[in-house]
Amino acid sequence: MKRWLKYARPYVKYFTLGPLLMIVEVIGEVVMPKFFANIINGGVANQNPGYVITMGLIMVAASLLMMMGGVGGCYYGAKASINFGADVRRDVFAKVQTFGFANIDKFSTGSLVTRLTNDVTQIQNFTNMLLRMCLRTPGMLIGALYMAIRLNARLALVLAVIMPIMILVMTVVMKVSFPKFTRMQTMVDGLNVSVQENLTNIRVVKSFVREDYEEDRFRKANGNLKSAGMDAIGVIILMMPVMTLFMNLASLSVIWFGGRMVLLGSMPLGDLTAFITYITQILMSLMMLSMIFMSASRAVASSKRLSEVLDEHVALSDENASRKDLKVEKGRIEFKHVFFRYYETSEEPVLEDINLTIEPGQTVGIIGSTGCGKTTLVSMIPRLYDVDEGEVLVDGVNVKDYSLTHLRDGVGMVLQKNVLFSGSIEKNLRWGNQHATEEEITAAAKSAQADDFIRNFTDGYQMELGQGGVNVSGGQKQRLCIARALLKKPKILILDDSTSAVDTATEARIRQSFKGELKDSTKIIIAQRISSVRDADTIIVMDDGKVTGMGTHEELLENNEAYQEIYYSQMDREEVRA
Ligand code: DGT
Ligand code: MG
Repeated sequence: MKRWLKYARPYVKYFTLGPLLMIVEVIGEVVMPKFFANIINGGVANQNPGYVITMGLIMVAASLLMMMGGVGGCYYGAKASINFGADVRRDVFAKVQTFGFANIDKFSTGSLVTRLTNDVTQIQNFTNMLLRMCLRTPGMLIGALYMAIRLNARLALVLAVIMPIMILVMTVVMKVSFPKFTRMQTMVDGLNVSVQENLTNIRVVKSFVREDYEEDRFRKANGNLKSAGMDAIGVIILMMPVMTLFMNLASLSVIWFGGRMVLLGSMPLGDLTAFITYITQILMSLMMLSMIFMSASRAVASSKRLSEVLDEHVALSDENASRKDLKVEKGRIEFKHVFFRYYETSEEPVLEDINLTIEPGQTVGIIGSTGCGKTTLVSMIPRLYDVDEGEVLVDGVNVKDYSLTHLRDGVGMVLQKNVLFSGSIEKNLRWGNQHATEEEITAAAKSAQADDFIRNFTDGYQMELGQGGVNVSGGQKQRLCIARALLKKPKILILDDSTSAVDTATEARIRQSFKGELKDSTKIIIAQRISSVRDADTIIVMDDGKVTGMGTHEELLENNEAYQEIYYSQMDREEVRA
């Protein structure tokens, strides 16, 4: 609760004006029936047209005032809640940005999307409702009760019977519906996961002709949400007729008892009509209250889900970094007895006792069978994951002691599963360096052998890329990603299988350009092809999470069995091709 109050504080003006203006409306609503009774009692019954006109004019003025109050109240209520919602959304998003991969895996992307959109909307709508109703509803309830008792206390006894029954019904309904709303939000999660996974991978879905399966999966998630929604709403729907029944019963008893009073002359007719209006107002405001509580139970469910995100502990942060001002200057890398597993519960570590040293400016190749841990190994350098045991040092300093910004600025990594973003090519390259000049951009593209094909596009560097970079080929995409990393002018450049879709001749030219442009930077190249790494200063051979060999191409060819095996299998292929 305290957390959400903090979000209301900047808008305290709107938060108070909204409910206050609604009070103007409610005062009008409560006095109107009394004015009406006066017209009937004093004007119509006594045949006094002057009185009717005066009272009528007063009522018109009161209505105008009420309207102004109502409109103003709604306006400020909306302003307050929309601002409130936007700020909450901003902070949840900012928190998600700090998440490590492990945190994101825990929530799932779909659920995070639901929380950022649907759940924020729930509490925003509730705030809006609360601002409009929090004074108005109790105000109307108390005001109408007071007026009714003043009009005719004996007749008001009807309420003493009806009200407790209605309150009991409402309490039961709320108790039953609360868990149902929580369940409904979980179903919204499920639906979003299904939609998101399908849409981001629509090409794969289509190429495997999995539309039917996906439709089925969606239908299930949608069906679950539907039944959870029906289940939750069903209780409320049931409540409506029950409440209406009680309201009608109350009106009937009032007319029954009140009518006799009128006939016996102990109550003026106008009072009876006013009384019936008050009874309706009282019962209506009770219903409103129940609606507020209902909406509150939804909002509480959503606010819990948002708190989960805001309170999530982010293990991978640089809060405790001791050398925050340090930047990566040389690019020396050292692994000391590094162990790593993705899940604490996994038995086999993905990296097992890794020890290696890479000197600044060196080019290091990493080769090994698929799944042996190459990507995982290099992920430790820019701290995409933290090691379980041992340490990774850059320039002699533990990576945990750098600020994440400085560390990742110093390490340019072209990921194996890389994506571009919607926007122009130039914008995408600028991810590497916002302030790059046009010459720098062209130079990076030239080094990555991308300049030629970019210029062949009609819009050149201004060509718009689709989401994920769908409208360029696999090899073009890889080269754009390399150019993007080069613009960073990183001290350490990591290419994770980043030229797999590029032909060998172009790849050789890219490697050649590194020798000039990135002479002093440390370069780590993960590859499947021996030809991609054979010129490297050192080649690391990995197998099953361990380093099984290290040396130059010639050395490994002489004494490393695994390396020989890869080499000869690829040689055969080359020869067959030739
Ligand atoms: P590649 O790219 O196919 O040549 O294979 P590597 O050598 O890059 O393998 P790597 O490091 O991606 O995976 C090593 C092992 O770790 C493998 O058994 C799969 C597992 N693994 C990889 N990424 C993740 C992840 O994000 N989460 C979990 N739980 N396991 C992962
Ligand atoms: Mg990999």
